Amino acid sequence: MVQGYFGELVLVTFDWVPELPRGFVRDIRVRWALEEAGLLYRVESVPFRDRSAEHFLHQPFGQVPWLSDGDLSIFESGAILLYLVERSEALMSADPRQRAAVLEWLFAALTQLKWQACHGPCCDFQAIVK
Ligand SMILES: N[C@@H](CCC(=O)N[C@@H](CS)C(=O)NCC(=O)O)C(=O)O
Repeated sequence: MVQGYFGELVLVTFDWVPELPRGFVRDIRVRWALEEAGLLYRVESVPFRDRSAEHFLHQPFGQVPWLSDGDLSIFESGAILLYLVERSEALMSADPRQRAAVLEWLFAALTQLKWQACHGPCCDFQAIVK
């Protein structure tokens, strides 16, 4: 069954990550939203070490995650979450007050809480492996 607007939903992440950030890669945000929304999706991995030119076409900083919906490709975990919330009442209410609360907490999670939970370069993998 096709679950995206344009085709299959495919979440792309690395095939390997250093031990320190393992379990904290930002694809977890997208996986969580997809699971809560009950949307069918597939996970694909790209090489951590040899990042291809195609990788940079999907994610201009050579990072992960990105989400493909058919031929549409979206990077930035926050942008992906905003894209997905429109797909599911489990993620986004029709009520304007509740929608505002969802947006507040989405941005709080991406900005305020993220920096409290992650001091230092926990997602700057190049700094960790060098
Ligand atoms: N603002 C981006 C940040 C993406 C990001 O920092 N990805 C990390 C994994 S959590 C990454 O790919 N790091 C590899 C690297 O920088 O070499 C987002 O939220 O999607």
